[in-house]
This record gives sequence, C-alpha cells and structure tokens, in this order.
Amino acid sequence: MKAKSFIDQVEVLVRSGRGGDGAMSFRREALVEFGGPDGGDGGRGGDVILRASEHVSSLLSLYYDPKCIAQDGFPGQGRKMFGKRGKDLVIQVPCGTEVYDCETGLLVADITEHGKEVIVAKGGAGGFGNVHFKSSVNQAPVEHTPGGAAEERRLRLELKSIADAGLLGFPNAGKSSLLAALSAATPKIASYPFTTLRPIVGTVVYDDFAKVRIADVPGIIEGAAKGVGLGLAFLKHLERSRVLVYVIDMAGTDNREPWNDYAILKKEIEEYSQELFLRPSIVLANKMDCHESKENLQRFIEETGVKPITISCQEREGLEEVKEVLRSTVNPVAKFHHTHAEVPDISQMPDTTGEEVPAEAIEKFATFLKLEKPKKKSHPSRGNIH
Ligand SMILES: Nc1nc2c(ncn2[C@@H]2O[C@H](COP(=O)(O)OP(=O)(O)OP(=O)(O)O)[C@@H](O)[C@H]2O)c(=O)[nH]1
Ligand SMILES: [Mg+2]
Repeated sequence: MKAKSFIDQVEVLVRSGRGGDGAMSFRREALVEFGGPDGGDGGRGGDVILRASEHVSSLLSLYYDPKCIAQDGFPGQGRKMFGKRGKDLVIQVPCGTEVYDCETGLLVADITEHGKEVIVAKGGAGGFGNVHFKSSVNQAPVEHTPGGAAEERRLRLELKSIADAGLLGFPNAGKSSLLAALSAATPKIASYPFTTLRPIVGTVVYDDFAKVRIADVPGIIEGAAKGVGLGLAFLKHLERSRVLVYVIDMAGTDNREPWNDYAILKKEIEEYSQELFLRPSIVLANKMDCHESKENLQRFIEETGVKPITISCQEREGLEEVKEVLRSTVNPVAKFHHTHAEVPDISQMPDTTGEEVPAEAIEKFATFLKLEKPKKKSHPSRGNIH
C-alpha cells in the first residue's frame, strides 16, 4: 500500500493530564516532637494544545498518531514537597485547521494565524496536601484531596487551506503552470490528467510586498459532484478564497470544447455549494499560444457571454494583467508604501555649496523616500476553547 502523504481531515482523541494527588504526611524528625502536617500539593496535569504553524501543511502526523495524551501531574510528597506539573502536549497543525467536537458536531475553534494556540483539553488541578488544612483549631489535619480529573474528548480536525484565490479547471488546463508562473511554488506539471493530487498554496508577492495566496487544487471533470475523478472533497480548500479563478484550456486539448468545460465547471461548483458558486470569479483563457485558441476564444465569448483574460503560461503572456486583477479583487495590505506621491528629480536640487541648505530643500530631497516600518509581531496568544 502506498503511504499517504497528505491528509486534510482526521479524528483524534485528546486527553489532558489528571492532577497529582495532595499528600498526607507529618514531619518526623529527631528532637521534634510535634512536627505538624507537611504533605505538599499535587501538580497540575498537562494541557493538550493545538498550535498553528505555517511550517506544517497537512494533518498527516495526527493520522498516524491520533491519540494525544498529555502528562499527568505528579503527587505531592512529605516535607511540603509539591508535585511537578505534568508536561503540556503541544501539537502543531497547519494554519486553517478547523476543530469540531465529534459528540456535538459543533465548531469549537478555527486556528488560522501562525503561532495561535488553543487549549483543547485542560489539565486537572493538583490536589491539596494536608499542610493546606492546617489551622489554629486543627493542627494535625489528615485531610488531603485527590487531583482533578483529566478532560477527554474526541475531535475532528479539518484543514481548509488559507488562500485568497482558488484555481478551478479541468485536468490539464494549466492550473499548476499558472501557479508556478505567478509564485515561487513548484507544483508538478505534466501533460496527463490529475497530475495534482493535493492542494498546493503559492504566494504572489507584489513590488510593495503585498501578498495574494493562490490555491491550486486537483482538476474537476463532469460528474465530480457525484465522486467522478477525484470528486469535489478538495473544494473545501477553496472555501476561504475571496475569488475563484476559472482556468480554461482554450486550445481544447483532447477534443474538448472550452465553452462546455466552463459550463460543466460552473454546474459542478453549483452542485457543491451555492455560496461558492456566487463568489466573485475571474475567467482565464489559457494556452493562447496554440493556433486553435483564437478561433475557440471567439466561440467561447459567443456561447458564454464571458470575455476572459487571455494568457499563455508557457509564453508567460498576460500574467501581469492576472496579477493586477487579482490584486484589485483581493485588495491585499501593502507592507510598505511611499508616503510621497512622486520622487523629486534629484538634478533639480539647488547648488548649496558653501551655504546653509534651506529647510525646504532638506524636506524635499534629503528624505524623498519614507518607508513605513512593518509592525512588530505580537506574542502568540493562547486562547481557550469555547
Ligand atoms: N501550449 C501550452 N501548454 C501549456 C500552457 N500551460 C500549460 N501547458 C501544458 O499543459 C499541460 C498541463 O499543465 P498543468 O499545469 O499540469 O495542468 P493542471 O491544470 O495543473 O492539470 P492537473 O493537475 O492534472 O489538474 C502541461 O503539459 C503544460 O506544459 C500554455 O500556456 N500553453
Ligand atoms: Mg496541476
């Protein structure tokens, strides 16, 4: 059997550590007649924590090891020795992981930001040792309490990739070629269908460091909503996308008709989700370098009433327009931006040799490019499950 390399849904059992018991003990020492109680408290049990990490791309490790059990707290001991805390179990999950409670079916957390942590099972509190119960009227207490119980629950984790735009198209339409042309991602590209078997996210970086993330998912064929081909399960990776990008093979490879491809794609998406169907979309006519494409494009516009953006991933044509349209639709935040509308012509700078430079000249020429520093990243916050 071939080993799995990508998992986007998994059911796990999480159990926190139980609290350590409080101790019951009395001080016994030579020459100390009434030593008094000295049983220490137990330590807290460890939590089970899910932490989002951009360095993890799949839930694969949890698929092979679905039991997540944190360490129990240690019991207290005599001589007022407190028990050690149980170690937390921190599990790295990809950004975009949704956490559902299997019993109630409710969404309990959506972990999207890198570094964000969610406690999914809280460790039991440590029990009190008998030293805790000492008072003026009870100087030799024997009471001590057991540690708090562990928390156990079954969770379903579902990964929905975080991307601003999602590529949709028939196998071989050139989705992966487009992703490779626009970003630094290196998806597998080949002339046979279903080259892409798992979602891949690439990032388009603009000159001002604004970023648009694009998800490439396996191709869709007629009947996909009923499970034909690879089905539509991977479309969940497009659910967070703000714009859908239909990639149409305008060359009509394998005797396909591009206008039919578009109609089938729309039909399959509508069957999968009405909400996704109504999402803003861009239509791209790829492979415009092939000679059949021009004729097909005309017919495509007549049949569908849609005028697509024409591109060729192979010749790297039309990609700048795609980038600009993506940018205006997604509207990403720029990391840096010029505070001056235009950069002054440095040759216009007055010759001030031997003289004091006028204040306006300094303002205009000395710092003509002011850059805004990016904000410091805040410390990862640890949120509780609700
Ligand atoms: N002539 C031409 N061929 C292209 C162009 N873009 C992609 N191709 C070719 O089309 C074939 C399929 O490209 P892919 O990028 O793997 O297509 P895909 O849509 O990702 O396919 P799946 O992963 O199978 O769904 C490859 O042989 C590419 O070289 C293009 O603009 N012009
Ligand atoms: Mg592909």
